[in-house]
Amino acid sequence: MVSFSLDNKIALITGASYGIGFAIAKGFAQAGAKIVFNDLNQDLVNKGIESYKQLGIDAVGYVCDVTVEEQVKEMVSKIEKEIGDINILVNNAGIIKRIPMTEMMSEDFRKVIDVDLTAPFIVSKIVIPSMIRNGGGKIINICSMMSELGRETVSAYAAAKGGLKMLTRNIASEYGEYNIQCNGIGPGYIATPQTAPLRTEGHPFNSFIISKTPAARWGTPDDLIGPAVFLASSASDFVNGHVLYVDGGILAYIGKQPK
Ligand code: NAP
Ligand code: GCO
Repeated sequence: MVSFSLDNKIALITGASYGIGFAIAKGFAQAGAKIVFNDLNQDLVNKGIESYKQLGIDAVGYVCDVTVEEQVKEMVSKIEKEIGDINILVNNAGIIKRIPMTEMMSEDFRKVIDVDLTAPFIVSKIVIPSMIRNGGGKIINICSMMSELGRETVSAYAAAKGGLKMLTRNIASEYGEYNIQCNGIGPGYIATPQTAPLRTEGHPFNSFIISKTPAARWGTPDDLIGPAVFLASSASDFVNGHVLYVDGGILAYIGKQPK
């Protein structure tokens, strides 16, 4: 019997006070999982806890900068002591800096790589040992259209998300024998604070993305819930190293033909 249930599972979703991470955590809770999340400061964590509570979700939040290995070690150790071992990890926390490459400071490039690529490495390597001890687990890395495509001003982000696709495949390769499945979700253009600057009234990017999306709309964070629950559940136990694009068809489409 194929099961999408997450009953009795503990799920850590990084950077999940709001946005895509919050929506995925909401869906996991609806499927039965215990939700644990982190964010950069207590104010954000408190706001996240309140948002979850308003949905009847008893989420536990921790302050942790996922780029700092010592903070991640401390957070995971606390989770394992206070809640239990992590069965499902979603590496969601991410940033973007939209700067023409020749104008980008190397510090900015490194910061994006640090959050979007090095942090998923750090959190995964700290969580994997308990998954091995427990006979398996699920890791989901939030990739991007930029895991496959480039565009102006997002060189650091595309490099990071392209690397995250390969990190996903490598974790799948290295730990598949321990019944750990590591897959990616590649959202299309989703209406969250991260893309708010692109969706301001009259912004040319708005109509551009609509013309590049067969679904002819921006995605919503809730569009990602079903794919995430699938990849977190036993229904995907033989899916490994795959990036599931949830993009309304962008990657399949050359773009709306001029009339
Ligand atoms: P978002 O609205 O900017 O939220 C990102 C979250 O990550 C925020 O809570 C942020 O905290 C947190 N975060 C950033 N750096 C962190 C760090 N060092 N440690 C811990 N938490 C940190 O982004 P989103 O749109 O929900 O995107 C979530 C993920 O999906 C990202 O990986 C993004 O690259 C990816 N994605 C987004 C889209 C899209 O169209 N929105 C499409 C494809 C992929 P702060 O509030 O403090 O910044
Ligand atoms: C951008 C956008 C995209 C989205 C997403 C697309 O500036 O191009 O922010 O990068 O965030 O990654 O999948």
